[in-house]
Amino acid sequence: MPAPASTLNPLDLYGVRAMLSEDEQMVQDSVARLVDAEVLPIIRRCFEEHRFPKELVPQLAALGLLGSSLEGYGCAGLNAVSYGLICQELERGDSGIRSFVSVQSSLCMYPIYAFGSEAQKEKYLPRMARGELIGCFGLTEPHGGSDPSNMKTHAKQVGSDWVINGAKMWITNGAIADLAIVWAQTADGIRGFIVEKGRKGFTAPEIENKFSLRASVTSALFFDHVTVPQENMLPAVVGLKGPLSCLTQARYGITWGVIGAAQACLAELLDYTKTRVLFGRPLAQTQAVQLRLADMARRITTAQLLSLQLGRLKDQGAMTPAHVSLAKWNNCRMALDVARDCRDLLGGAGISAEFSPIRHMLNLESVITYEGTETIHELTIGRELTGLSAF
Ligand code: TGC
Ligand code: FAD
Repeated sequence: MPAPASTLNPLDLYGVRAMLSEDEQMVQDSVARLVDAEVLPIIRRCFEEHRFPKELVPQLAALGLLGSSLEGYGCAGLNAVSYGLICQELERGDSGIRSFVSVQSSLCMYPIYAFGSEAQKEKYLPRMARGELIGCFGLTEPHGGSDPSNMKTHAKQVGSDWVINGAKMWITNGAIADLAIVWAQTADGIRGFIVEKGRKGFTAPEIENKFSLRASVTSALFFDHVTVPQENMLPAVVGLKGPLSCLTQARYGITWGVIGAAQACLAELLDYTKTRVLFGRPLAQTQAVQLRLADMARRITTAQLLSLQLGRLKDQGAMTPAHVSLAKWNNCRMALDVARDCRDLLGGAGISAEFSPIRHMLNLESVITYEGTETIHELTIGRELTGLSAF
C-alpha cells in the first residue's frame, strides 16, 4: 500500500529552518551555496591528498565568515545562531573546513578581540577577517591536553621582552599560520602571547600521516628561547579562564558543525537505500533499516534543537560553559554514531571514497576528541550535577 506523501524535510523534521530569522536564513543559504560550488567538488581529492584547500580562504573571507561574530575591525557582527549555521554548512562539506574557520574566528580572533590591546586589535583583526593573516591556537602540550593546568610551556620576562620555551602539540593551522596565540605559564599565571611566524627559535612542523582531518593542517609548535616584545602579550587576562573562554566559543560552533556532517551522511544514505534492492525490496522498505534511519533522524533532530536553544541562550548572554559541554558531548557523539551507521548501511561501498560517510566518520574521531574529549564534557556535567569535581 503506498504511503501518504511526506511533507517533512528528512534533514529538518522539526522545521528548525522556519524558526530562523530572515537574516539567519540568508547566512545559511550563502554558505550552503559556497559549500556546494567550491567545497564539495574538491574535498574528496583534498582528503585523499592530505591537503588543506588554502585557495578557499579568500572566498571564506569575502563572505564574512572569518571572525563573523565580532563587531567592528572589518568583522561581520553576526549573531550566535548565524555563526552556528556557518559552522553547520561548512561541516556539511568537511570538518577540516569548519575547523579552519573555528580556529581563525573563535580561537585566534576572539582572544585578540576579548583580551587584546587596542593596538593589537587594529593591527591583526582586519587582516585576519580578510584572510590575509592566518592564526593558530597553541594550548595542548605533548604530555596531555585534557589537563591544560599542568602547562610546561613558560614565558619569562627579560627587560621589555618575553622569552618563551616549550612545545605544543596537535595544533590546527600551525604550519600555515602567520601568527600563533600561545598560552604559557608566567610568574603571574597563564598568559597569552601573539607569536608571529619567523620569530627566531619558533618552528611549526606539520604532523603527517593522519587518518582523520586530512583536509586540515595539524602541527606541533616548538619554542626554543623565542623572544617576543611586551606589546605581543594579551594584556587583559591571566589564568586558565583565558584559553578556556576561547574554547567555549569554539565548542559552541562545533555543536552546530557536526550536525552538518551527520546531515550529509544521512542525505546520501537515504538516496542509496531507495535504489539498493536486496531480498526483492529496496533497503529503504526494510523494517530493520527503517528503524536505523528513524533513529538517525531522531538524533539529528534532537541535536538541532539543542544547538538552536544554545544559540538563543548565547545571543541572550545566558549560555554557560556547562550548557556548551552538554551539547558538545551529545552532538559529537550523535554525528559520529550516525556517520558510522551510514557507513555500515552502505555495505562495501561504504569504505569507498565515492561516498562521504567514511570521510566524515574519520574526521569526527578528531572532533569528538578535540576541544575537550567526550569524557571531559561528561565529567563537566557530572560536576554541574553534584557540585563535586572528579577531574
Ligand atoms: P578551573 O581551574 O576550575 O578553572 C579555571 C578558570 O577558568 C574558568 N573556566 C572557564 N571559563 C570560560 N569557559 C570555560 N569553559 C571555562 N571553564 C572554566 C573558571 O571559572 C576558572 O576561572 P577563575 O576566574 O576562577 O580562575 O578549571 P576547570 O576545572 O573548570 O577545567 C578543567 C577542565 C578539565 C574542564 C579543563 O581543563 C578542560 O576543558 N580541559 C580540556 C582541554 C581542552 O578542551 N583543550 C582543547 C585545546 S584547543 C583544541 O582542541 C582546538 S581544536 C580546533 C579545531 O580544529 O576546530
Ligand atoms: P589526553 O588528555 O592524554 O587524554 C587521553 C584519554 O584519557 C582520553 O580518552 C581522555 O578522555 C581520557 N581522560 C583524560 N582525563 C581523564 C579523566 N580525568 N578521567 C577519565 N578519562 C580521562 N589543541 C590545541 O591547543 N589547538 C589546536 O588547534 C588543536 N587542534 C587539534 C586538531 C586535531 C586534529 C586533534 C586530534 C587535536 C587537536 N588539539 C588541539 C588537541 C586536542 O584538544 C587534544 O587532543 C585533546 O584536548 C585531548 O588531549 P590529548 O590528546 O593529550 O589526550
